[in-house]
Amino acid sequence: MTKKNQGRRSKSLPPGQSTVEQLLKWGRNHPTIGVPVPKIDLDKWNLLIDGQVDQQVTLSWNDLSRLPNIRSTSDFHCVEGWSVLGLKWEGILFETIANLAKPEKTAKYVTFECADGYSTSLPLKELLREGVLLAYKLNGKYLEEGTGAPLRLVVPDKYAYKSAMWITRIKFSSKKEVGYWESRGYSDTADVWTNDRFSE
Ligand SMILES: Nc1nc2c(c(=O)[nH]1)N[C@H]1C(S)=C(S)[C@@H](COP(=O)(O)O)O[C@H]1N2
Ligand SMILES: [Mo]
Repeated sequence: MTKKNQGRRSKSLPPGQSTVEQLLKWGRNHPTIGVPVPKIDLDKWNLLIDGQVDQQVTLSWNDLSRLPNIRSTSDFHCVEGWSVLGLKWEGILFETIANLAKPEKTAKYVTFECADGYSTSLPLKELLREGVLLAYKLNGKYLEEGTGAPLRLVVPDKYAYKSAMWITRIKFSSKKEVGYWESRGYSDTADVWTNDRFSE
């Protein structure tokens, strides 16, 4: 553990969290919803961006890898109480994807659908914050099957159930579609800094 990471630990751990060294604690490498890890063939994989947009877009893996990319280091907090600090993500800013599809003015929410049947949603304006990205690399390597390959969302200030893995569709809409864990008792706002874990 480097000095830099230790510094991040003492300064920036949200309430009720403790640190673990890496993702996949407990050797868990399956979706949290109890289905097998989706096996995705990159040649057949597509990302659909649709809903209330001016321009519906379908991106292949090749299209995606040509988009401007960014790197972002952030901490990852699961609602069950474990956090991994200083993860180095690389991918595409959510804003870059939004600009391709041009959401209509009425589009206030975004739903992420995933190859394992999972879904989650967020207000569009929260996805335009710093550090929110669609990641395809973690700590310098392409994502593995168990961490959401080929593409996952990363939303640093929200509990990790907002960080959808194995994304296949990004849908813009005027109405909120409540996600998988959010409809099973977990907070829809999911703010790690206010211990915002459960819905009221
Ligand atoms: N598609 C999909 N994304 C998901 C989940 C899931 O079951 N399916 N679980 C969420 C939860 S609760 C957590 S803690 C993280 C786990 O990410 P990791 O496996 O990389 O640690 O993914 C989130 N994204
Ligand atoms: Mo989680």
